Amino acid sequence: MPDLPDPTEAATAATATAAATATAHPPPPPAGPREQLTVHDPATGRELTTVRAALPEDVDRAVARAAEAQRGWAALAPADRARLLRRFAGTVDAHIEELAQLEVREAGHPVGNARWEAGNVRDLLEYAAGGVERLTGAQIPVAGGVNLTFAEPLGVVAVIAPWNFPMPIAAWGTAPALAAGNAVVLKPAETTPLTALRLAELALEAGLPEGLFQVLPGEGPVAGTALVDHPGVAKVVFTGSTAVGKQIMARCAATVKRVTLELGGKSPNIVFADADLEAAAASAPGSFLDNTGQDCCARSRILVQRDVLDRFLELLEPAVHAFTAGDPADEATAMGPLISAAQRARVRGYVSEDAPALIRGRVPDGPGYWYPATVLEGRPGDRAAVEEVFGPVAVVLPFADEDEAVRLANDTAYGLSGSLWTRDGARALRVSRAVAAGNLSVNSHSSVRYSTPFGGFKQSGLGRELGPDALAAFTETKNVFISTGEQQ
Ligand code: TXE
Repeated sequence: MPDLPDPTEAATAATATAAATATAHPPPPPAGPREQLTVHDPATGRELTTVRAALPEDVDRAVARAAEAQRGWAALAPADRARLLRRFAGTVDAHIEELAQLEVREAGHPVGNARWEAGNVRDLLEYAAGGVERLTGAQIPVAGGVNLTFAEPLGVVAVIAPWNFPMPIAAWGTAPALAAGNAVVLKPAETTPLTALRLAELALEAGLPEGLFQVLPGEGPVAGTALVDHPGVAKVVFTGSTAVGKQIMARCAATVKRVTLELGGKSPNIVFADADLEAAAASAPGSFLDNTGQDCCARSRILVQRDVLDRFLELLEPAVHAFTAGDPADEATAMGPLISAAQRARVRGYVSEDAPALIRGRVPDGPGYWYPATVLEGRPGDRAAVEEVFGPVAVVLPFADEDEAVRLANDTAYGLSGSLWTRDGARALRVSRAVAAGNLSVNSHSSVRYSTPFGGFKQSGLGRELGPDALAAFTETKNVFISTGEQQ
């Protein structure tokens, strides 16, 4: 396992505002902004390191530097911007193992998953680089002249990232924003700043201009709010809780900032009686236990057609037990700890003592923020059946027929993703169209690919990330009419 980055170097490389420098500060006062953030290993609870927390004045400096860097970046030939982003993908590729090990330590992700996450950052940078030279405008036929459209960059983009997938989600906003000619100031979550700081170093190593991609660790209500309110920031990309997303959207209205929101979900996994039940049960654990359930796409409501409920549960139980929880650095581990003691307390709050679990997994004894895989008998209206638990907890709800399945699936304020299992092709299409969610999978739980659009219906968010239109979300369309002097 590599050493943790020297936070002093990280700060110089990442921000040059010294916002992330780790120094021995006295404990912060009880009220007011924290001066430093402590990073813990969630598998052991041990302190890993501290980084300095950015204050509003650090945000001001970072935005000013970003604006300056953006002007030069937008003026570069598109082929040169693309080349630099490909080199950034290259430096990430050369450090996949190091980034993965950092993610294991600060976020508790099983190492195999963490490698996939680092690879996703590389892939997305390459994909975005491929879009730079294809970001074209249009020529629209009009009378009296020539009409052209241009895809102009927005300027400085703020990316506010969560702790559940600190690396990929940071890149989902950053890579297309840079490719479209913008600068990025990224605020990682308080608990997981280390991989983001390392990515900023790798960007500089690849030759990206100073100031173009800056990472400012800091508290949401302090550095996050300062970014959201900053008049020099043109767009905010936020992934996190619905409550904070709503606040951010309201604050963005003050300066009519563009905003993309990804706010989680309560996704259904619909199993019809005609499905391949063995396959559905074998893959169900991964769909709500992956990342210890701290996944916005977690299929945490398992809707099963009543005729096959008993058989499905019989098959599900051994599959849940086979999803082993343990040391995230161990290659055989499928499930790590929760991110923090606070998150564990929150998850516990959803599992009532008097509602016995249908299935309960095992977790290691001892320190660390462990919580066992838990499958509950759900009743519509239960908190655990309607709210995002963000832990390894699923509820099972029976349904009678297709209409009831769709009604239950849509009985939520969220609409991010969902799965359905059936051998009937027409039903697969009918139900996919009827479920109000941004990302549906048939006979699969896969939701996220860098080349396909991702985002939510209803209160799961606003806008789309990834996919062929990702760069366009970081541009403003400008229309230019050039008169040719003819009669109009
Ligand atoms: O999220 P927050 P929390 C859900 C999930 C989880 C719950 C709480 O259900 O249990 O939210 O998690 C920054 N202005 N998701 O409290 O607070 C914060 O610093 C600007 C779902 O950790 O929303 C961090 O960088 N920024 C989700 C980011 O917002 C602010 C992923 C997310 O933190 C801010 C994470 C403010 N006022 C949690 N307040 C998903 N969509 O997958 C906080 N932040």
